[in-house]
Amino acid sequence: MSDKLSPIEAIKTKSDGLRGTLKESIDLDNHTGNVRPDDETLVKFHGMYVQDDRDRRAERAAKKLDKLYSFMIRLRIPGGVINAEQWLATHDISEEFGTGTLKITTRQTVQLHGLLKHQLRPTIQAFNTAKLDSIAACGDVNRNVIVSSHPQLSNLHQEIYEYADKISTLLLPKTQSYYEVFIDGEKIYERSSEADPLYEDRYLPRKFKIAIAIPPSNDVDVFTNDIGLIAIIEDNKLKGFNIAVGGGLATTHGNPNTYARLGSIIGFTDTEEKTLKAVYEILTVQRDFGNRVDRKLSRMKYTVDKLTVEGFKKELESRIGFDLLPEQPFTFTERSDRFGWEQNHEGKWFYTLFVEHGVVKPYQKQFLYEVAQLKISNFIFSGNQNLILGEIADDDKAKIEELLVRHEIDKHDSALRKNSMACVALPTCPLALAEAQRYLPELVTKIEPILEKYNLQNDEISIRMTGCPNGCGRPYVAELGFIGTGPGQYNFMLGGDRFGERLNKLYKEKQTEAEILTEVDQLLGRYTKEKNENETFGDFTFRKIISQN
Ligand code: SRM
Ligand code: SF4
Repeated sequence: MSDKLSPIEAIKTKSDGLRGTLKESIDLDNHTGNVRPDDETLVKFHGMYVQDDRDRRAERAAKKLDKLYSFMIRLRIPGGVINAEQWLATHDISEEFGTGTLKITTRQTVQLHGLLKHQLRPTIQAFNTAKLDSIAACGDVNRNVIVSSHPQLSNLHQEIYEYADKISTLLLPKTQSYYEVFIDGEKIYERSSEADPLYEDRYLPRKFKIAIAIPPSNDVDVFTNDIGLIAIIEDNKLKGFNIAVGGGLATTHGNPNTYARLGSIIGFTDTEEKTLKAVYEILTVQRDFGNRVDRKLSRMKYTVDKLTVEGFKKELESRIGFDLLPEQPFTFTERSDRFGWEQNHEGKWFYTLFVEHGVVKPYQKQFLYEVAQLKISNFIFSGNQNLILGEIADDDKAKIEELLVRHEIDKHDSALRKNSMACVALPTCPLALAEAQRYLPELVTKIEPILEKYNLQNDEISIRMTGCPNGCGRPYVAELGFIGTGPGQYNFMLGGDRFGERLNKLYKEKQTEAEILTEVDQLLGRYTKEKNENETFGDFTFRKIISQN
């Protein structure tokens, strides 16, 4: 293979701090709704993606029209917490500039779709007024840092949640181009203040993701991240973090060199200073050793395997100047969100709303708007694409209960549905091979009678679907995983465990809906008859099927 750098590398180094020709693309190119080709790469670093409505491609092509370009904007919300004013602003912005959709992502933030090029600046400016930004929400940099939700359930959760914010800030690119291009317009920032010892001018070889899990919950799928921090708590005190490196999920159909990988724990840090130093230097190892030739092989999981886990750890320790301590014991026993009402140690209330695949439906949007107008709660996005209304005083709970009833929010959903996740896929994702968030609700409706037949309607089996093998809905760590291979066809993955600690494996290739339903019926039937006491579906299929092959 040639060792010529990927063309993206030159776009980054020549970009003048991620500015490229973005101003010209936005201000001068009125003939197209797109930005210039190199700017398509750069705009991602500012949290925006160029997209088009794939449902309308054929119709527009027939009329010899250009694609109907628009932008998706993804916010950076470390730990996924915003206040009521910020929710109101996000709501209003989505109504004024986007298609009105609000999509909660698998990484505790929210996306707006369908923004036109001339709306980018007013949108970013409106978010900025609400103290929200989209800096580094995409691109070859550290992305939104996620942390187990229900963070306020104990004082420790609050302390751990603050790490997400500190890590996110520590790893932000130093360039001020986001402000220059999208907010301040004419103001030109002094380049000398932008020296970036972490990212230099080449940034990372590829996207980078960090999650913090608070056992017993692994609601963030900590091992699927480039860095996974697992909080170790003893006697109600935070002792430090186990550090896992090299998680990542994407594969490419037909490319055997690509694979999903769970992070490997390399040790433990017992102070904030050491944890932040280790996290920072892990990025520098990836910056210096990551593959900049083939972007299919450039995530840190491949760097860890290239150096070996021990080799990676050695390199890291030489950079941080201390040895990592031995891994500390921990146990995960849950991954689902805790739907409905919960109260914390201070008597504050939390209400977890089920938002199927993060798509906030119009009636939910109206409910949430009215909740936000009361200014009695904050809004917490979960890594499972749901929303928690948090920090509600005892006296205020009834006001939200009244809105829940009025908007008919508290509907009954099966345990399978509540544990389902799907990526966006069609019509906006350019990489989708099959449907996901528009189709999984329908598939679940067809699986529900099968569950009832076997009396499994309360079993919290996880089901996840994506429109391609990139894994945005983390299907590789589901008990029932479906990965799109083409229109109406999915690779059926089995054998993942319930808490995200074991990858599933390919069970059947390119399955149609009819084939999926027949398989699911047979598998659930066998599970009912042959499972061991308390054995989960994922463990059962691993023991009986996947480990036998
Ligand atoms: Fe993702 C690309 C949506 C979480 C792995 N992802 C995309 C793009 C931007 C398509 C593109 O490149 O043009 C999708 C935009 C769709 C749309 O129309 O909005 C997209 N990814 C999403 C979201 C919105 C899915 C969702 O329904 O929630 C998630 C946004 C998270 C966030 O807020 O930052 C999302 N993406 C993930 C995850 C899960 C996670 O991080 O926990 C993964 C797998 C974990 C991992 O990174 O290994 C994931 N997305 C990818 C990849 C494959 C990366 C790789 O290692 O090769 C791509 C394609 C790429 O980067 O080239 C991708
Ligand atoms: Fe798009 Fe594929 Fe990600 Fe789904 S998994 S959002 S289809 S890139």
